[in-house]
Amino acid sequence: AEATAAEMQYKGAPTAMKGGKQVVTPGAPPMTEDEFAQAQEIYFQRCAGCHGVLRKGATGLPLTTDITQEKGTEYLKALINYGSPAGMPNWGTSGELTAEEVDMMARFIQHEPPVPPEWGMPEMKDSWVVHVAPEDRPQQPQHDYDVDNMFAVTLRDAGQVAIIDGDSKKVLNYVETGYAVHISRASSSGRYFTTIGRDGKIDLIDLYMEVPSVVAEIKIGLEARSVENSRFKGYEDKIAIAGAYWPPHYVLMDGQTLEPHKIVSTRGMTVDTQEYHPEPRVAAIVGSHKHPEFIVNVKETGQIKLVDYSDMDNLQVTTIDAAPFLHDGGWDSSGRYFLTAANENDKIAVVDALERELEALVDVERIPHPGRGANFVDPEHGPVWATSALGNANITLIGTDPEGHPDNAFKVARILEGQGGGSLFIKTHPKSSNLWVDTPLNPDEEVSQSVAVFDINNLDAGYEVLPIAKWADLGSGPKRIVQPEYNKAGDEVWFSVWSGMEEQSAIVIVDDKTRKLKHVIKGEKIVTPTGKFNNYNTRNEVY
Ligand code: DHE
Repeated sequence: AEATAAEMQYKGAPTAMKGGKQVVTPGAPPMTEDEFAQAQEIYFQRCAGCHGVLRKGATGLPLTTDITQEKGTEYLKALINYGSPAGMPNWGTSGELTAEEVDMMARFIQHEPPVPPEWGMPEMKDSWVVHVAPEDRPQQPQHDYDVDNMFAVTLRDAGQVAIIDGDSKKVLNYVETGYAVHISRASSSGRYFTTIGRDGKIDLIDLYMEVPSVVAEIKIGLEARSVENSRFKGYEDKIAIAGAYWPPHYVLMDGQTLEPHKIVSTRGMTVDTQEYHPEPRVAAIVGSHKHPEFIVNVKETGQIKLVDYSDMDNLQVTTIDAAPFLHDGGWDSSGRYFLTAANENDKIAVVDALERELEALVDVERIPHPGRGANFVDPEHGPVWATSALGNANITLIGTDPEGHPDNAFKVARILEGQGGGSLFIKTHPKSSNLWVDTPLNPDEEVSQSVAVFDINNLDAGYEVLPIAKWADLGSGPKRIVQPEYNKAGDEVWFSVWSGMEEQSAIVIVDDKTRKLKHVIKGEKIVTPTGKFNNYNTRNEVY
């Protein structure tokens, strides 16, 4: 299948990792040390996302030296220069790499891949700082803001998270965090936000403080995307977990101090061909409400791990074989089923968290991307969970009510057509009848700068388009509209208007009932906002 520009752009997001040693490989063309260092950096930024750090292949083909040396420099140069219909971008002709860089990369991949450093308990302990001990933290909020309606907003390229009061829309603090924070999750009590940077740095932010600030931090790896808190009754705020892309592992920590307790490697066999994979990255993690467990997606092997945190010295892990390329996902409205995308396999895996088993693998069209998905009652088909997609305009509704609607339980109940492909996130709220669908990676500017909204009670009527970027009233820039997020009351939807680092960005707040502009948060300090996480909705799985 021909990969869309959106798919490529999404996978090509840069990574921050470097530091591997030069490996001179017999049979490979010569390179200077400088060239090797440069090539290594370009590889991490442009290639590792698809081909893997160790080049064993992920969504892109393997680039091991037996293969690359056989192809030879000229062949590889042409491929890097012109790309391929299978999805390899045309790095040369697009102007992203110079002719010298293309030549350098063609030589580089004929050498053994430099292995990035490991990151184990000593490194984690060295990076671990408790700024305010739990016993020295306030017992009550030291301000009058509603902690439940606070938002953590990623200011991606500023390396910050803005803590925003949802009622007044006032930014309470710009917290310095890891680089390009990917997600923030609220702890079960609602007192903390836990954020994770792309560079593996976690910050624990205490919302009770007069100015919400970091009370503990740790670096759990060199590349990471996911963090979560224990949700099971009796374990509120007790345990935190984070997953890394490199090294491939997850870490169980103290929920109040982030002290690392247990590191578990995810290296292992793939579920389909049962071959060893050296770098299976940890994707989405959610906390089970049914057992003292975290549910951990291991991307390349396709295994979903149910990690029981009640006894870390005798760790019990249930391994569910799903499908490779597990990515993001969320709960159904009952909190029993976790629905998650095996994105390059065009499947949604459904885990029954109560019975600890795979309930279904649902086929969907090209690259589902739910974020956490959206739960609502389809007037015809009953309770459903929905996802949009990167590779096409489909919004796929999957039945989630085996008792009341057994016919469509964990099957596709209905497909809506949205504005187009390049969608990343979709959202609704139990108090709303709106279903919001973004399309930030659609190549058409009109589409990437607006959102579609469906009326859940009249799904056949199609969607209305709201010009969110226009409403933000900014200067030039890509101004991609990304990730709808509701406030606690469910009567406002917040959108990020994501531009370049040197351009103006904004957060646009829409009145959910009237679908009219309510408020714009902008200014010099609102740099490249992406994910927004409402405290109450995030910890109670309201979406
Ligand atoms: Fe994300 C969720 C990984 C690109 C914004 N992203 C996730 C999750 C994973 C992930 C594993 C689920 C975490 C969880 O639930 O525990 N994202 C990746 C990538 O590997 C990828 C493709 C490329 C990369 O190198 O990072 C990628 N993501 C992006 C973006 O380009 C986005 C739009 C901006 C950015 O920060 O880079 C982006 N990802 C987000 C957001 C969420 C997310 C906002 C959480 C959505 C939610 O509502 O929960």
